[in-house]
Amino acid sequence: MGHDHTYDVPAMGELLKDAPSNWGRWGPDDEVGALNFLTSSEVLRGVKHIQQGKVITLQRLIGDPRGDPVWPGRTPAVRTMVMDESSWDGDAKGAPQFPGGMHYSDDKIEAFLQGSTQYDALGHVWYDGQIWNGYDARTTVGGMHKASVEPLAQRGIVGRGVLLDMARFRGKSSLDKKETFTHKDLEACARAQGHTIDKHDIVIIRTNFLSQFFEDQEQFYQDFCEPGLCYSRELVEWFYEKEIPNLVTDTIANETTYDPKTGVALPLHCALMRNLGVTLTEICDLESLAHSCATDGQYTFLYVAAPLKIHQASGSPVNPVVIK
Ligand code: UVW
Repeated sequence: MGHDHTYDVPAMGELLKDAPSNWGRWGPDDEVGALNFLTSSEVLRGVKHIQQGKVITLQRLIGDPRGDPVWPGRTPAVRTMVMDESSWDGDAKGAPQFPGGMHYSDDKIEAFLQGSTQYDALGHVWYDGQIWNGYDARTTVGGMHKASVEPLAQRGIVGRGVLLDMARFRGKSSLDKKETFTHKDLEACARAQGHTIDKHDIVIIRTNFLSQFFEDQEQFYQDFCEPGLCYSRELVEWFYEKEIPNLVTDTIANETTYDPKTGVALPLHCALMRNLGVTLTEICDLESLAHSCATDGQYTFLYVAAPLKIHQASGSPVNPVVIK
């Protein structure tokens, strides 16, 4: 994937020079970053928002018959049937015969770990030869020897979640390509919804942009630029000061793809994930949650997510759960 620029694009290191950093804050061996903010009292704060016993899951279907939206250059998961009733058709198939006559189904999946609803490991994105916490980018070679998804999965993610329904706030069924918003818009959205965004909240943003993938895939990937948060020093400082542990969105890459001011691709991945240790969660399906929140007016809840423990992986599929 490329992008035509008619102006000079600054290097990431130049754009983010002197930007806030959490490197070293949790020691030289840390691999979970801002998830350190999710202490047991944050779990209990989240639990206080369980008022109805309503459970909503946020994973998008893998292997959707209509297609799976993925980052350009990635391909959707392919699931292949290995064993099914046809394995026992005829005599010559060599399928295992079990005493009693049991048959079974088996299947396998070949998938990008970032190709569906997913947690990014903190080492997933970097610049200038260093990943989260200052580890050498060469630690990614052949496997994520540092800041892989493993420690995130080991820890689990539990806290108070807040849904910011930006599409609804802007009176649209979905946000448009390249449409941007800032932390101030998130706060205005929260105010309109009747709550605040508090320190250590898990911030969940709905754009419903991926509905456009299901309307017209060719158009969706043409001049690809997702809507989303856009870079400013103030926005990064807001995340830093609010100590946000986890940013969750229903877009493929959590932020507008190209910063409209400079043309830099995914600067917030670098400013938030690499520098602040904010965990990113992408490609969620927030439609049931948004419908529920609009109906009952409750936009704050317990959020629980358990990415898979995959050795040295840069990410993991996940099915986050909201409990209201
Ligand atoms: C990239 O890695 C480019 O994006 P994502 O965070 O969506 O996986």
